[in-house]
Amino acid sequence: MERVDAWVGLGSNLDGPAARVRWALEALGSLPRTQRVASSRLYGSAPMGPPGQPDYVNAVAWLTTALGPHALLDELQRIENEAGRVRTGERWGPRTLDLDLLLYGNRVIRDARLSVPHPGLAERAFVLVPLAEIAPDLDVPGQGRIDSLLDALGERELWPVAADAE
Ligand code: ROI
Repeated sequence: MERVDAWVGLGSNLDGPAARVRWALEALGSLPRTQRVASSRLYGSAPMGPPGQPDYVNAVAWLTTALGPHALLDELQRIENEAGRVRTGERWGPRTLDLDLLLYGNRVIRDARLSVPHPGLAERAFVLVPLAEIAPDLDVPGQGRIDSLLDALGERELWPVAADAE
């Protein structure tokens, strides 16, 4: 089967978030029928959503995969579960590990399980900045080029995460 470029957003704000994101980057590299092409640096970010939760660590990974989008989503959810993710049901509450399928080739997918390109992508500095770091020439289907999206972005509450941070 043809290989497709896919981009995955990683986020964590509980229980050693930097270590969890690094672990998840490794796990993405071991997925079946999938290679990890590149991963961004780790970024600290202020929480979007309910206040009073810890800051996040975010990153983006670039994969090439022969998995279909839903099979890839299954694998992402398996990694989230392995990381001990508990779904509290609270909308936009804190999370041990969140893996979002941001882009799957140039496909536009809107069904009960998947919204690709990820609908919040253009407004989220913690997604756009690491994505632009590893894919500066990307064109987001229906939303435009990544550099234009970055130009339109307002405040960016992002900072580098130290290499030895947990
Ligand atoms: N806020 C930040 N900064 N980073 C995230 O990864 C993140 N993920 C989420 C919500 C709760 C929307 N807020 C976030 O799912």
